[in-house]
Amino acid sequence: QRDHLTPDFDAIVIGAGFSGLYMLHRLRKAGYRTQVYEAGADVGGVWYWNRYPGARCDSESMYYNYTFSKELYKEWTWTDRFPQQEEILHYLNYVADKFNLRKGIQFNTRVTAAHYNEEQQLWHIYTDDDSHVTTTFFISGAGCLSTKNVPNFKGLEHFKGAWYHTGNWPHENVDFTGKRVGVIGTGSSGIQAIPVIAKEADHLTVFQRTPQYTVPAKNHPLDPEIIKEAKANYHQIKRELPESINGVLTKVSRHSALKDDPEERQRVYEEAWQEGGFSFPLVYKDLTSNEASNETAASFIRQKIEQIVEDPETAKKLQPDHYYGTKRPNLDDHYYQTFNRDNVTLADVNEDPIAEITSKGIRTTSSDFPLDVIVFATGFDGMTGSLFKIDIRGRKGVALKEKWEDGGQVRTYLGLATADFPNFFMITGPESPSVLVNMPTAIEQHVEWIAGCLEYMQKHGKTTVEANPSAEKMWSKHSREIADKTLFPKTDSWYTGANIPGKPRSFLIYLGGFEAYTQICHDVAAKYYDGFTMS
Ligand code: NA7
Repeated sequence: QRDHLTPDFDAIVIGAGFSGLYMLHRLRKAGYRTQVYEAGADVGGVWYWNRYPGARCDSESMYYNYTFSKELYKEWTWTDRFPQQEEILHYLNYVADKFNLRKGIQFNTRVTAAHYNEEQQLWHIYTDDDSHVTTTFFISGAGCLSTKNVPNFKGLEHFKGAWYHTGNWPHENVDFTGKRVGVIGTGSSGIQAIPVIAKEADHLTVFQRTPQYTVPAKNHPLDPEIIKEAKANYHQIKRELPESINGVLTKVSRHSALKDDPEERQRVYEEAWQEGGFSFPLVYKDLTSNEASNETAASFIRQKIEQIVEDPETAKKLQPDHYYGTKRPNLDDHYYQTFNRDNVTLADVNEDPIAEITSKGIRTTSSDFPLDVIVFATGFDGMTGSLFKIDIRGRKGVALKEKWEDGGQVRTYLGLATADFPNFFMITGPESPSVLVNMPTAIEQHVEWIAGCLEYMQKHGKTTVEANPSAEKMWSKHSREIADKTLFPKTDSWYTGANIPGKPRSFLIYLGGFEAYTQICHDVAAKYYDGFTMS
């Protein structure tokens, strides 16, 4: 019989990625007995699992940092403009060691269920090592793009070659030399992996369902002067990041694409193309809200594809026709150029779908592609997948999945909490802006808000906090209304859940901008956690 008054822990956190590590640090510092459970064998989260060739972050490394510690910020130096997977993993290991975090983490342990007991006002947490503990607070840092999507192709079990998913890449080196490789998927992961695999493989076939817009990353070693300047400006960077639209300090236009004449627009796009990185989607303010503006960016990239890709038929197949930026924008290193190589073939599986996987390779409706290796770059069950993998049950035993799938609508308050699930918080949850923000910046804001809320409760003798149904209704409505004013919901993507067959379609991200979001979160806290009930 468990003692009602003394739970095993004050807080249990899922995951030892950017979110879980910082949450653990904050809570421990504030004196909470905190335990992290991590399914992997070490820290890193997505950077522990996504070891595919070419894996690199699309955020500029100067901002891809925690800023909570000035000392850490000054000690760590990135090599490149865009940090490589291996280096990010080193960074997170460095953080774990510096702040002595490993002793609060149980690795190789997956949380399978979390049930709220109303009478005890405690969460009961169950793990795959058959243990069961209780906690007052239950916090998910399980990630919003961490549950891999392997499409249910007929016959995969018969395939005699090797197959891998980019989001669950083996730790040992995968050698493509002399191999016939197929990559399914051309999202951010496929776009990074394809040029690297093409250089190694004997032959590469890219199975593309939807062509993608991508702009050059223009990665390069960081200039020591820029590093010096950023370190000198630590306080300014820390202060300004939460006031930015997407968690990096970059130029953001307040100008419609339609205000410029075609010649000037061409110049603006060309300059952003040459500069590389995410300056391109921000050169005009209305690219994802105005169809005509959007078309100016889309047609610029289509023209680039036509110029870069030598075979006109391949170029045509690579040209997207959805609204630019309504699927996650991509950065690349010679992606379109890769299709000029003699050893690369583009298979359009929209026109000629994958019918099955055979023992020897991939069979589409009209052709057979013999393969030694298949790479699934088919993405993730985004935003809700990792939460639904755990049997999370709130008041009256109602499952989170049941609550959110009832009526097909995710419902949260600020993307941080949901009604009927007291003392449960989500870091980078659905209906938060996180996935469109530089992640460490978004995560710091979430973690600090949650830690602030817990500290407030402690100070005021409160033990439970819960989002009010009316506040959550208002937030979900507000989120949807913003999305509906944009072009985003018109395109199938993981933003809408459309990439997972059978998943209810709803817009899963707050599009009001990071600056507005941080202000709202701040105001809620300042108004004594308006919209939450504490008892
Ligand atoms: P994404 O962006 O979801 O891309 C997945 C790709 O796989 C995309 O091209 C999909 O085509 C394709 N896909 C998915 N299912 C199938 C099936 N059944 N048949 C053929 N092709 C398929 O995942 P990523 O890993 O690249 O990136 C995810 C995020 O991680 C990224 O946005 C960053 O935020 C980091 P579709 O476009 O759906 O037609």
